[in-house]
Amino acid sequence: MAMSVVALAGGVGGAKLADGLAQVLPPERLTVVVNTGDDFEHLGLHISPDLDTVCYTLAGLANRATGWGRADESWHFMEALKALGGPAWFHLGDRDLALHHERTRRLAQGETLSSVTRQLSARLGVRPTVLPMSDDRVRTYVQTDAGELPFQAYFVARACEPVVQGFRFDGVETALPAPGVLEALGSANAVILCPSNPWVSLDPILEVPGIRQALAGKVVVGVSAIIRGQALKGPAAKMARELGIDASTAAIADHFRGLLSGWVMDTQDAAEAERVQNAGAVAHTTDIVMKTSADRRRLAEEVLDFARRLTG
Ligand code: FO1
Repeated sequence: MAMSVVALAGGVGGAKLADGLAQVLPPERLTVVVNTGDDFEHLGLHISPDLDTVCYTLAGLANRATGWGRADESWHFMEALKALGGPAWFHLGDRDLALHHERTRRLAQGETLSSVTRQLSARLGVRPTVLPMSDDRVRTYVQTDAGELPFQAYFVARACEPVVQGFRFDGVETALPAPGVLEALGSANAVILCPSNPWVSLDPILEVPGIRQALAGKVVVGVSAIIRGQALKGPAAKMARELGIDASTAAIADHFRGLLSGWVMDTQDAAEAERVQNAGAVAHTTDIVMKTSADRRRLAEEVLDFARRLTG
């Protein structure tokens, strides 16, 4: 029988591995729990970038060039907004806008984010279960040399330029895991930490009270988002350096010390396997770059085989 798997994911890298897992697991065996610390209100709309990246990717609708937003997109709204002098720093495509609008409308009627996500992801054609980490409002703030910035102000408006000093997940202490999260973790044979940013994608999920605790005693396999000191995408390596941590796959494994059973890292980092073992995780080296859909599937198969071996 196929394993039951919960994948914890942020944006682009997490969505790619989730897509690989969706290619090899029956949909009822895969739950993807997604970071909502990046969510924000913009132009009167509730934007959930990571949920949307995961759903578009699983639906085969993602923009392959950016990783976020929709394929086959047009930008008439943004162009018109810019011409009017409106805020054009955060790019919302015409088709993508429909999703933000519909989510916002349903939330305003009192629906929860998990219920809206369930319905809209089904409409998009997503088959595995996609859950926000929480229905409650959690917002990531990045503490920098330019002051404390809301996540998208740091990430998009300031292009990750300010020097990072720390993070704050506003609201997380009182947030509850979304309905279904603890149940899925409880019945999972393995939990996969997708190759997402450890500080701003995975930590917010793990900080939701009850989620980290639900991983105790589980087979937890992390997949590195860093190869040879470089992030596959995004600011993880830059953040590590600014936080005074070496930007290595072993340092990221160490960040998750106490949580991991296994760590999947790139063959190019094989020399760090011993440090990973010292951080308490069994190391597995392979090619972790996912350029094609076939790469996603192969890596997912390998991660699941590894998890199965660790299950014993
Ligand atoms: N990222 C950018 O770098 N620039 C953008 O203009 C932008 C727009 C955007 C719109 C919808 C969406 O779902 C995601 C979008 N992202 C954009 C990505 C997003 O800010 C980040 O990928 C995540 O928050 C980090 O995982």
